[in-house]
Amino acid sequence: MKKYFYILIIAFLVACFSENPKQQKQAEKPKVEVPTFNSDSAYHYIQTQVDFGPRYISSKGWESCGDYLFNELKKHTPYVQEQNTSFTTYDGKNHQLRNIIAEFSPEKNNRILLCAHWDTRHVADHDTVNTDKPILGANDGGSGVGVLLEVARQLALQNSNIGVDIILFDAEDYGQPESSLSAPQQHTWCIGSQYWGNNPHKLNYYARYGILLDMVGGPNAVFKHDAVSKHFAPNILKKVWGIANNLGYGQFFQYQLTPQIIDDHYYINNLAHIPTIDIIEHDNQTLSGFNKHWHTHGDNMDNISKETLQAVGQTILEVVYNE
Ligand code: AHN
Ligand code: ZN
Repeated sequence: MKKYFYILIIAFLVACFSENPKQQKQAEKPKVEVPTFNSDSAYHYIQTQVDFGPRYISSKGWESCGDYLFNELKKHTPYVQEQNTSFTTYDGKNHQLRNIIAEFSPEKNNRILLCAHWDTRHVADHDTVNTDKPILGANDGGSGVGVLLEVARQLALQNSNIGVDIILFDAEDYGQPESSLSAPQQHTWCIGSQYWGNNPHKLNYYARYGILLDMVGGPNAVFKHDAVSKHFAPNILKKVWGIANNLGYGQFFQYQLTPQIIDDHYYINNLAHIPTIDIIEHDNQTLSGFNKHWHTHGDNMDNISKETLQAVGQTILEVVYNE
């Protein structure tokens, strides 16, 4: 009888000190407060960039906008730097590169990378008129940067657990036009990310993964899985699309595979070996697969949607604050 009594006591003690796996899981992952993305603010950040006029490399608008972006990021973190180098474009012209890099909690080893290109196209080579004139690039250039400036503003208001690096790449969009008379050249797009991929801003720089935002402001935009993202970072696609769909943004974030896109993420994956996805609009109706205003004068503020900015921005905040 006494024996059973002791067994009971021991069983009771074991039950008390062993943790319930369900409770343990909950204790590990407390529900985090995710800030609300302000799409009015993101819209304003795009408007401000567009107000500088076209921002193709070495132009007046580019010069002023670069200073603005640096100073704006500086309001949200003290750790802002610029990468500069000279380079030559497909047309034999020399330029100075300006990659703008903002670090949040640089002391943390656990980090992610968020990026977009900030320069705009020097020609409207997909338009039918004024094809030799530069575009405003509200969506192509402006939108990714606008969302990231708003993310930066939120990061300054409320710390995330994970360290975040925001990189605004220069010289993404000065690639050789199809109509160019010179012989086809390789790697004329994405000069800023190529430079950074070969010369990261920190020795042995490491981020767990990267997210590139490109043309994230078009009305009724649909984002799909491009083959480069799918090849290098399938689990990041899964994570981001899963979060977007959980938030109710399934109409924007769709599960379909599209051909590979040579964008900044291509070079981040290949040169820096950081698994990086591209959130970029895909349009079934156009030959290019991009938004119908792509590289035309129609890429202006009339074709920027706060609903799309909200879907993308809230998804990014949800990803960042849940890490
Ligand atoms: C090419 O057309 C080679 N890449 C598209 C990347 C891009 C251009 N994103 C914005 N503008
Ligand atoms: Zn472009």
